[in-house]
Amino acid sequence: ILRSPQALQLTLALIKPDAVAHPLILEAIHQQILSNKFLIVRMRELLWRKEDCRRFYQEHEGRFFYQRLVEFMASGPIRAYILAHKDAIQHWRTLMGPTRVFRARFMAPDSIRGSFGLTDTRNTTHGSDSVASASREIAAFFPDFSEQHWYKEEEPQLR
Ligand code: RTP
Ligand code: MG
Repeated sequence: ILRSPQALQLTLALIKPDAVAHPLILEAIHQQILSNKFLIVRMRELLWRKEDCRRFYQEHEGRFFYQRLVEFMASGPIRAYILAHKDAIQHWRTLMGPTRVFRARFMAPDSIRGSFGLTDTRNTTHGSDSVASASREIAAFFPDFSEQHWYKEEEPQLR
C-alpha cells in the first residue's frame, strides 16, 4: 500500500461515546474499517474536553442540536482514527450512512448508522466531509501528524 501513497486520501473518523460504550458495537465498527481495507494510520481513545468539542463543531454553533451534541460528545470516551484509502472521505461517509437515524434505518439499513444509530445525535460515528475539514480535524486530534510525510516516516518501521 505504501508504494503508492499519492493514490491514498486521508480522513478523520470518530467512534462516538454511544458506540464506544458498547464493546460489541465498537468491535463491529472496527471490523468494518478493516474489512473495507482502510489503512489505519493512527488510532487513539480519549475523553474530549467540552471546549475542544465546541471548537470542533463550531460550524454548528447556534443550531438547535449544538448544545446536546457537545454534551454528548464529551459524555464518555471516543475513539479517533486517521484512515487512508482511495477516496477515503466519501468511502467512510458511505459506510457510515445518513446522519439521521430514521433515514439511516430505512435507506441504508446495512450502514453503520443504519445498524447501530440510536438518535439523530447519538449516531455512532463521524467522518470528515471534505479535504479541508479532514486536514483541520486530523490536526485537532493528532497535532504531531504530518500529512505530507507520514508514509515516508513510517516506512523504515515496516521493513
Ligand atoms: P458528522 O459531521 O458527524 O460526520 O455527520 P454529518 O456531516 O452527517 O452531520 P452534521 O450535519 O455535520 O452534524 C454533525 C453531528 O451533529 C449531530 N446532529 N444532531 N437533529 C439532530 O439532533 C442532529 N443533527 C445533527 C449528529 O451527531 C451529527 O453527526
Ligand atoms: Mg458534518
